Amino acid sequence: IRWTAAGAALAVAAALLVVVGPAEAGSAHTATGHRWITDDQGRALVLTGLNTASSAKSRPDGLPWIKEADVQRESDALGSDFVRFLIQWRNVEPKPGQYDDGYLAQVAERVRWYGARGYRVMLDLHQDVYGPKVKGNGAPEWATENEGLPVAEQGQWELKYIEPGTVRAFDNFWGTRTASRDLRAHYAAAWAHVAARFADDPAVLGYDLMNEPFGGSVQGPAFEAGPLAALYRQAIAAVREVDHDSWIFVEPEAVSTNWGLPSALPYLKDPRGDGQDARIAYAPHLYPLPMDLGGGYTGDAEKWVDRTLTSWREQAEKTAERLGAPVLIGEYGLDTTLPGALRYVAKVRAMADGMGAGTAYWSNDPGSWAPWDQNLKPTALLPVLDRPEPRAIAGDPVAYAWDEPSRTLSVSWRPAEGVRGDTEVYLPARFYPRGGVVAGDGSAGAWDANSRTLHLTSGSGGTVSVRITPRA
Ligand code: IDC
Repeated sequence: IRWTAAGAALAVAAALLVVVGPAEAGSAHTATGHRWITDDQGRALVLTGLNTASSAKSRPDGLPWIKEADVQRESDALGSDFVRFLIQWRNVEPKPGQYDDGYLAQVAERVRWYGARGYRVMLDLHQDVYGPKVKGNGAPEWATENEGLPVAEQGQWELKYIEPGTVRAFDNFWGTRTASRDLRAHYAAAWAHVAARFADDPAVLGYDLMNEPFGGSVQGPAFEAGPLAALYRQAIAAVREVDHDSWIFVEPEAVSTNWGLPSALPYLKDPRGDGQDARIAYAPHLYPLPMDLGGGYTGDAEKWVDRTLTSWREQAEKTAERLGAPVLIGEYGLDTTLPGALRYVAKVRAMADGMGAGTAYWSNDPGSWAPWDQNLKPTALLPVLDRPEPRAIAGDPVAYAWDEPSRTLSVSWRPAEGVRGDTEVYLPARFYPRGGVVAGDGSAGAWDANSRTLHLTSGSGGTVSVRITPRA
């Protein structure tokens, strides 16, 4: 039984409120099964957090709006252990071959704010619509060869992707037309510069090579298996020259995969090794089409979204298996004032748990999409995001699920050789005001009331299944 089947079995068991029975383990430590991002004790990590932040795209300094106090507030409010942190190529390499280390120092300072609170950081070299010269963000002006073609403003920002100037800029970037210089070599070298700066930073988990790649006039499998895979191989090689150990996250073509359609991204070899030695992770985004168009989660849109979720999961699992990669949902989110939006967010989280995938909600920018409003007061989304979750699992994870009606967090895993430390679960005060009580095969260890983390200890036998309910 693979992780997915075991997870489905657990979800059914949790729904029926029966004791989670022993199940065969997912193969966290084999090349053929589900892969996990692990910590230095070999524990499987369930990464949960936010994107920070869209504001970095338009600010001249390329930095998100946050101050250190905002990171503290987020940590207190959500218990996040992960952040997808946006950076901009235009700030990394303002002139060809010249890097702004002052910018990276400011990024490093923010990384420290997160690291000091136990977060792991993924640096995301973000772009939407290529770069500012063509009314997008990301690429520096010198690397934008739109050849004078126009880009009209659009109400729906995604429509700028199919404006002539944007398509031309991408075509010249990918080298599918004649470009005046090799922009991909610049891109890979910029990544090498960033990776060299952060290789030894313990808070940096890895690098998301490109946000939502877009192929210009070359789309679909021709793009993903062609120029996109070639750029990834080039960037992976460049990063590995300077950073042997960080995870490298790859995204599929966003058009189509965001909506649950297949990706044709091929296997990407990691120079550090194959199988369990490889550290390539898959970080697709999830935006069902009705929601891209501003819809909520009711009526016909709900049916469409549900169908998308089923397909999205199948496709993501298929691609991840081909890549031998763990999955992290790098973006999902919507205007949470839309009808049904909160139910949708809870559903995505449950789906991610079933897949053993991490999640980064879009985004932390104050407003109607975020868990806080413009005055930084919690929105109705906050309690939906702030829910129990395993953080680190000491072995091969079998399944985990949060069942809100019964206030039960179920976690099962199989102890594995070479894995040290306890399984740790996050138990927020809104559900576990006095901490948790453990039933099943494991027993409660230390309780850190500050981080609201409960340690679970287990013998070294077969599958361990525990259920954690609130302490009376
Ligand atoms: C959106 C921001 C919005 C901004 C737009 C263009 O929320 O304020 O105008 O980008 O920069 C993505 C992108 C992500 C988007 C997000 C929501 O990766 O940058 O942020 N989204 O639209 N893909 C699908 C949705």
